[in-house]
Amino acid sequence: MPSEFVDPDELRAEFCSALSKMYRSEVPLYGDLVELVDEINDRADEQESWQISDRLKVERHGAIRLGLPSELHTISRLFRLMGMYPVGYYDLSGCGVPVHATAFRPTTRSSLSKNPFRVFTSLLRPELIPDAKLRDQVLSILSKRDIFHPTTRALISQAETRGGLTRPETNLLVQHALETFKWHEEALVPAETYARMRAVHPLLADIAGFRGPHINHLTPRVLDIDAAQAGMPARGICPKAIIEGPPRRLCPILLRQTSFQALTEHIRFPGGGSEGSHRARFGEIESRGCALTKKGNLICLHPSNPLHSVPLVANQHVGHDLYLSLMAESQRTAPPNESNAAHQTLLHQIFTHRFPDTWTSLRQEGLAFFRYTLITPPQPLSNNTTLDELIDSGNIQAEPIVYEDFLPASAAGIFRSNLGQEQSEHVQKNIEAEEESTRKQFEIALGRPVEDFCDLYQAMESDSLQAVERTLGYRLR
Ligand code: OOG
Ligand code: NI
Repeated sequence: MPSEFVDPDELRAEFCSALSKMYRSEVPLYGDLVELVDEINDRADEQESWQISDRLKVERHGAIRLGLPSELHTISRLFRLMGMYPVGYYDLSGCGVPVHATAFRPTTRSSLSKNPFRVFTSLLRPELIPDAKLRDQVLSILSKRDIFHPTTRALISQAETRGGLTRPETNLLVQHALETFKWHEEALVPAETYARMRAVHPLLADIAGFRGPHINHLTPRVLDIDAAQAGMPARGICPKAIIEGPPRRLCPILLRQTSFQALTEHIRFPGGGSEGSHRARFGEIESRGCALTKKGNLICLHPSNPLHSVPLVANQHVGHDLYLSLMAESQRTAPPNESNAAHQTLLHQIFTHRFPDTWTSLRQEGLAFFRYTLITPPQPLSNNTTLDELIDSGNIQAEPIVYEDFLPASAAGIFRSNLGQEQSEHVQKNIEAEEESTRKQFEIALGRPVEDFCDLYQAMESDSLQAVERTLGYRLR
């Protein structure tokens, strides 16, 4: 890339920082969460090195909800300029949320280490709204709005033709792209239309009721989420009842999340006079562990059938499946409305003897992904020393690979708790056989296939091992 163009990693970092600044001014409680997280992270000195890095200070994920495939297409082009690509396909319809989604994020180790900004981006599936009249109305409203500033559109096309953006163009893009993510106090539709949409599903009102897909949360990453959950009330922040995801572990896995409930915000309807309130924007904190192995795609956990076909025993390449099966077991056992403490105790009991909790066993049983680095070649070099022996002797370091993605069951839980509606009977369910075709439609809108995150972790692990093998001069597998 010619040097006159700004690096996509730099553009992403600048955009993430500008968005964070904007959201802090829109939702001051987000600023309080960031302060709490920074305080905990500064104290977390006994953490292992794979968790602590420069990226932690700037690490955020956000979420937006889009209405039309054409909006997804343009967002995909915009994020691409920032070095963010669609990874993972999340179908949330089985959980009563009429959307499917992906996460735009950087995919290489070097880009992730500079700034791992990700955006969980969902797209409405109007075909799951059985009220045909309302569906047509929603589509007509959506087709008349443009969520992108003309300058954003022009700069995207220009960058694609010329291969990048100059410094002044980059500044202009950051400024105008922010417009798409900002909050509008004035709704796009009259009060009656808003009320009709909300009665069928609050998500409809949130997506089609406004001029743009306001960012609905920005999430900093914390090293000790139990401390964050406990520290929220002292700052006047009321956390959700339960930390989503796996229990606390010596070797943290996947993703744990907690949040505060969406704020009730004042809105105005066009034409003046009538006013109302809307709940969409909330605060969330996440804690990331290591990526677990799994072949195939993630499926959404249906609340009444959480198990699907997940196997119950640990064998090669099923770390993620083993996680899902243990979580399903906890759902079957858990009494409703339990406290976080009771929930965590139950998870702890279920996981303790069934999910290995040392890096060695996670690695040897093929449950998690690792990055291998040659610290120093063994002396004398013999080509029958095994990988395990070289790790034991300290010649090779095996470092867990951070899970950079999302968990559909946790995401659906977050959607539901913030939309203030348990499960909408108005929403049709996707049947499993349809998933392939809905995914295809989603990818057509994106203009590219979504990447499989397991493949990305696998490639990172294999590349690191290959580099070690090249230096040693023999194969370790
Ligand atoms: C997205 C919810 C998903 C997460 O952290 O799992 C999400 C939304 O509410 O739009 O952000
Ligand atoms: Ni989130």
